[in-house]
Amino acid sequence: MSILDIRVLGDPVLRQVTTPLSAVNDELRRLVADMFETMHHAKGIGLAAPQVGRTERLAIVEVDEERFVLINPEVVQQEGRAKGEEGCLSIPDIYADVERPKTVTVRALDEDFQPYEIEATDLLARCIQHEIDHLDGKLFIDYLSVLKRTAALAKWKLESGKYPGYIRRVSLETSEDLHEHEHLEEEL
Ligand code: K1U
Ligand code: ZN
Repeated sequence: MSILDIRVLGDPVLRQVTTPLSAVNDELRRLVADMFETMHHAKGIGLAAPQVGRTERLAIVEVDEERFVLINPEVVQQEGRAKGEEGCLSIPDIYADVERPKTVTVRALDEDFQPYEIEATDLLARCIQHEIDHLDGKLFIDYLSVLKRTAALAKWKLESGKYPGYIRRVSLETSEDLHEHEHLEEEL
């Protein structure tokens, strides 16, 4: 397994609409395994293919030790509204409250290309919706008010110099780096 580089805000791949998959093969299984390893290393709870420079309609989610592989996912039902904090591995150190449906039902294919349906609520629902947005070229900052988005982008401008070529090399990040990020967050 490998830890993949994560593309950050500014990389055009994050704005591309992904292409549905028509079959599963060994290369795809390896990609899924690499995405889980990358997500764990980056301390995330989800990851979508465009975040690792791919254009397949594929994402993974792991919340409370429950993990899902979402191939060609579609939201089939949504209920309620809830506000909650979001972050994005492709926009490190930027966090904001986003309002979304509280509960969603999603239809997807698993790693063996078997169809399944999941009804999710709270953080799991939020994370699944965030990942499906990635597959449609959308980012959580798109939901912010002009004022909050401008503030987030101004902060990102200060951070983005750390990621030349819009690449975040997670494999080189140490816990020391992560603490440094936390301090930066407090200072701003
Ligand atoms: O897709 C991604 O960029 C991963 C992202 C998923 C996500 C987190 C929170 C709400 C919605 C979607 C992350 O894993 S960001 C890091 C994280 O673990 C986290 C951040 C804020 C709240 C909870 C978790
Ligand atoms: Zn994200």
